[in-house]
Amino acid sequence: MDHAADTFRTDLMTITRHVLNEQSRHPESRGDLTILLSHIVLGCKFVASAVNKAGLAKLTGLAGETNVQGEEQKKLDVLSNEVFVNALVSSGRTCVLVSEEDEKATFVDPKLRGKYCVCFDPLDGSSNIDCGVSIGTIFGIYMIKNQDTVTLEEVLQPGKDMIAAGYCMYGSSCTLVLSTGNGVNGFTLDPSLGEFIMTHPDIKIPPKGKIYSVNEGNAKNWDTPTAKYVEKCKYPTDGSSPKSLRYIGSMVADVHRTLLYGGIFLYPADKKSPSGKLRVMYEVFPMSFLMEEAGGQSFTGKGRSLDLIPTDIHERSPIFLGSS
Ligand code: FDP
Repeated sequence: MDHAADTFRTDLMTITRHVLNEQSRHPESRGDLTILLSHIVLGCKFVASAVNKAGLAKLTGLAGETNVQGEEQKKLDVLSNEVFVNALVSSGRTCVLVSEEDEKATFVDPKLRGKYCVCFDPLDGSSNIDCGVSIGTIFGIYMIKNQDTVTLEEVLQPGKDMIAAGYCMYGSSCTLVLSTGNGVNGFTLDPSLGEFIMTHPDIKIPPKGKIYSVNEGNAKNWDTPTAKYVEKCKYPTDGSSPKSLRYIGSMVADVHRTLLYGGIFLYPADKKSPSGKLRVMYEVFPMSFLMEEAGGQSFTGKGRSLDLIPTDIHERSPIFLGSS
């Protein structure tokens, strides 16, 4: 990269500009998705700022605790949920919201409804919040046929029907990875501009990788094929080198590394959790959509992840995703 030239770059591909470019490829589009995405981007900026200030502002306390001013403090995941619900409803482009934080789907007030359903985990990797390790927001977007008559059944669509998905990682930098079904692009938040700038155009996962990523602490409960597969990563029988293990325990961070470096991320079923741990609608589907758009693959252990048809908004599934 020409760093000197880069320092003085004056023609920046912001996420807004990118989404508008994508929109212009569909002359019939009325810009609804562009508006919805701009509200999601705003939510990500808000949460990024809250995560950065978490230590300072003592936002990491338990929900319900009070601060020195006697005001109730909000836990970061509760706050993030509020931020996204408000951003999505106020966009006027959503009719149903499915959030990891809310037991039931939210049906938007008919006066504010639009044609999209958004499934999201406002702050994934919550066990990593208090020690400053990367966490993130994950989202998937569906189109609903009739916003006025939408039912829960209509929300339970297979992942392959999603029209866009992405995640935002709050780490050493804040990175938003997005696909609207035409490849995957990554944007990094420039805090001085307050804008996400394209830094990772057209991400393609390497077809092979040297890393496996799994919580090996669950190994005693794995089934035989999973145990055998992980054993082969460590003791290959084909003369290749053993793979390296990397596991952060934040899906966004583990999937982001897998997307950029290649390899495999798995959260299999085990005897204690026969359906695995990760949630279909706002973890498995958006990440599988991005993986496939980047040339990788994602399976449940029984079939293609995006072919699953959920029967419950908080359903879980095993997942194996990464290099083809
Ligand atoms: P967390 O429980 O910290 O919120 O589904 C949530 C998730 O994190 C994922 O982000 C992560 O990949 C996984 O759970 C980690 O689970 P283990 O702690 O069981 O490894």
